[in-house]
Amino acid sequence: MKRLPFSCALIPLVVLCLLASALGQSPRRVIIDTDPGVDDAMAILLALNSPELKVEALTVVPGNVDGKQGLENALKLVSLAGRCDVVVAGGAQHPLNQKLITAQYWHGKNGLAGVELPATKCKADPRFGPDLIIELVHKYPHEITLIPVGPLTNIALAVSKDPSIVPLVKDIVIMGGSITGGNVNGAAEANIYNDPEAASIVFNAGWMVTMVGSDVGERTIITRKYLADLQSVHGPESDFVVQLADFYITRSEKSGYSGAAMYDPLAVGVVVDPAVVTLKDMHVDVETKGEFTRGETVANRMGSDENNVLHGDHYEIDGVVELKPNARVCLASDADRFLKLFISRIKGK
Ligand SMILES: [Ca+2]
Repeated sequence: MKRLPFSCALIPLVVLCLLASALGQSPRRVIIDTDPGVDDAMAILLALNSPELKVEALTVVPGNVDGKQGLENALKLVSLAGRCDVVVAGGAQHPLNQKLITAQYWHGKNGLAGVELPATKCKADPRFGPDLIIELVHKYPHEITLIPVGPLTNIALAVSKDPSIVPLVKDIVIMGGSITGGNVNGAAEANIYNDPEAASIVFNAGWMVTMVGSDVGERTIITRKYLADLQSVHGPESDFVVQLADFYITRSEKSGYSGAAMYDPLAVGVVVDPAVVTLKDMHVDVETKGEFTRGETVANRMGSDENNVLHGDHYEIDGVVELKPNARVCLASDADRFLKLFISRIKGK
């Protein structure tokens, strides 16, 4: 019998590459930094099934679950997708300057809606996530798009250790922050709240951060209508996403919503199809102190601050100080366009 020229495990990758070349462009190299997580799992499966992307690595950060559980979940996800070729590495085990806050309350006891996936066939890479990010950015200068969809601890560690990666990164698209109130409390979104110091480092690193905030994710919801479409054709990945989405939608319905926010998948969606969102350049600061606002992304929509100058016993406004934008802030999404993309990529897989 003739030997196949490559292992069967590589066939899905080859098919994806062929699809991408048929589209007339080589796929974008991405690293997904993740705390999986129900919506992380959906984001990862979207990325792995999108020919526009070549997932170079998953790096795991603690957030929704601790680092150990997150690594196990990430390995089970790539195994489910038959993609042991994707490097999966652990990273930081705690935020830079505060205790870890995990979110089994929202994501189920194992972070994956309590669904027990088969044991992974894939192995963790021994490299430390932030070091792997540094290595891959230097290996593929100006080609890597970072997609952090958890707290920004690993990215902050990478840019702090080697700031030279900043101009070599093609793009950084984060799920995090909000310009219209938080989802943890009145001010803060969870990924920023869970490591505000790391977020501050990332926003001030010198690159333009594309910010896909919770406020836009909450207007991009998967409802039972889309779930029914996903259920119409079966496969191991789509059946799993149906279980996740059902758990997630049920959870959201109890809170009075008609569906579940596609936070992390939307960030991947923006890289696959930038037309799913509307962006505006702004200067964004991360509040690391405030009594009520620690972890808030404070976005300046005017591009300037008043310049207040002391005159005797009072200040007078003396024009404005222009601010350089550091973020492309997502203002709105075409939710139906994104959800159709998501469903079409997962359906029947
Ligand atoms: Ca996440």
